[in-house]
Amino acid sequence: MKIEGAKIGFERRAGGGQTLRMRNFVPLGAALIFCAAAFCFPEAARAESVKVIFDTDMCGDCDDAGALAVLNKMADAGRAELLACLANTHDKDKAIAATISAINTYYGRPDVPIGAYHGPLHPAGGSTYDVKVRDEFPHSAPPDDQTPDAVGVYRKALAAAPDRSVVIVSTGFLCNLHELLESKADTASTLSGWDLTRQKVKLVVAMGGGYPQSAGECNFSSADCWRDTQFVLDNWPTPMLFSGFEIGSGITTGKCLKDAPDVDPVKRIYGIVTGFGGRPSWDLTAALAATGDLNRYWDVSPSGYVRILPGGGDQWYSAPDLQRSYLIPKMPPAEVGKELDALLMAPPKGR
Ligand SMILES: [Ca+2]
Repeated sequence: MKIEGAKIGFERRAGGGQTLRMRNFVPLGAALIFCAAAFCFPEAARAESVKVIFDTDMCGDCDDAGALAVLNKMADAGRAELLACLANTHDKDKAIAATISAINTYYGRPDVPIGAYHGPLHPAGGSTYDVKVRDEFPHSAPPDDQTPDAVGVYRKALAAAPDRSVVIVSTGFLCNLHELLESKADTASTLSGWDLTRQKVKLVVAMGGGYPQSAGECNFSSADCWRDTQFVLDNWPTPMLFSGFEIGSGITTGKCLKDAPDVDPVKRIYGIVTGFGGRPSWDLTAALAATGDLNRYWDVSPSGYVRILPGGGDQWYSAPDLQRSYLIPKMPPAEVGKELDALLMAPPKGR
């Protein structure tokens, strides 16, 4: 099954012969009707355990570490099951997998499969914390270039999961998701990437973009990966929910980690990046929306779609029946922050 490349326009050809038709084009600023009810993502707010795959650029900011802490605490509470963690960028020291492993090991989950991005995008940048975490905390991951390829880990985890059961939490670039969609049958599954995704993934919750518009948000609009973003946004066959830059920007968390135990690698990361001065909760909001009581925290927009603009901006357009929505503030940000801080500070189960 072939997936045609995405093109800017108002009709998208998706795999399997399905077409996403961008009908009822709505100009900027017109007819964005925010509904009070999360009408199309009730599954994200359910109380039972959510099967989660975490896709992260854990080497720059500290909020990826905070997001993984939230997911582990939700797993401790029986609200999430962490199926796999994937890196979606390069680190010149090849220590993203080790950092992910150190956090999962601290939380008692050393065996969660980890994959690394082996693709051509994103020149290897440095991290202020990955090497320190790798060298100071217990972990079981090899260097990133010896870690299994992210797409293979994705396919294996999806193939083993029940149909329409998996929620992907994306807190970085969408290059892994692009490669997953275009992946071929392998030993894990005879299905193409597009068919495997359609069969297994219930929802993607992605931190990315700004709503209804932004001048450019890193995850979605970076110069070397905006085409991956547009391809995934246009062709992903199941619902996607976006936590925009504005959602996490208003929620400061992490100051409290100053008082966390020194064996907590998330404390170490926040200390290095912020000096415990607090940091916006961009990635933590995606983790919370995927595994927490979504409707307590946020409303969800009506359906629409995102265009990545030349020069780096992004723009939301309302349109019916497209399985894409974004979070709208509901609970006061300070209150959301208190709940996130409580999750960051809660000791791992059994410690
Ligand atoms: Ca991130």
